[in-house]
Amino acid sequence: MEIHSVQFVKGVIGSEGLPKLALPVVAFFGRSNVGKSSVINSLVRQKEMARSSSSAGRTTEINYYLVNDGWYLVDLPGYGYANRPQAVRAKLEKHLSWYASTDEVHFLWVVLIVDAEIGAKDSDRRTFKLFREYGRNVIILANKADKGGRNDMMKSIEKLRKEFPNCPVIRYSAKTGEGRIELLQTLFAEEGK
Ligand SMILES: Nc1nc2c(ncn2[C@@H]2O[C@H](COP(=O)(O)OP(=O)(O)OP(=O)(O)O)[C@@H](O)[C@H]2O)c(=O)[nH]1
Ligand SMILES: [Mg+2]
Repeated sequence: MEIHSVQFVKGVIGSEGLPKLALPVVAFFGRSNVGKSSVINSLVRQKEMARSSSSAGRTTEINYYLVNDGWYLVDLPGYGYANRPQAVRAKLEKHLSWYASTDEVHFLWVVLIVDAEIGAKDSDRRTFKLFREYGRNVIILANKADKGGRNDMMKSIEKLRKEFPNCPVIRYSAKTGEGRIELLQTLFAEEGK
């Protein structure tokens, strides 16, 4: 599977605004600043398609990108960004929970991105539980694998494999492109389950 074409479709704010065309979705969840937008850019090999930023809280809408005219890549706002006012954070997290659980979206995969060095946090575990409740196919993507020492990184990935034994765990770097082929193969090997 290669990516031949990609175009921005729309940013969804409320629960009414999903794209009319119901195509399979690969959605990227994760804590704020973990690199969701960067992973999408690295996957489609376009530097600035999904807006990424060194300051957390960059993505504020549920952004839909149409790929190969056949499926959507969805870039989500991050959860757990401490500097947002509590009310804004609560609203955003409610919106994310709605999106993760709605039957209006046909999820091929949800990709839960964690920081390869830090591993999964409680907010990630809560999100994972929600995916499981709704029967989503989950990939754990350990991003920023270019950072940190080799041994620590290996231990950290091993820990993720133990913690999420039933999911593919992929070591990834949006910066170097490590893991890109493995992610594409995993996304399309089984067309979900
Ligand atoms: N070293 C390294 N830095 C990365 C990698 N991926 C992302 N970053 C950096 O991490 C920061 C956040 O990246 P974003 O892609 O904006 O993160 P996000 O998860 O979309 O953030 P929000 O939209 O705020 O939730 C940026 O400074 C990126 O350059 C990676 O694989 N390696
Ligand atoms: Mg983002």
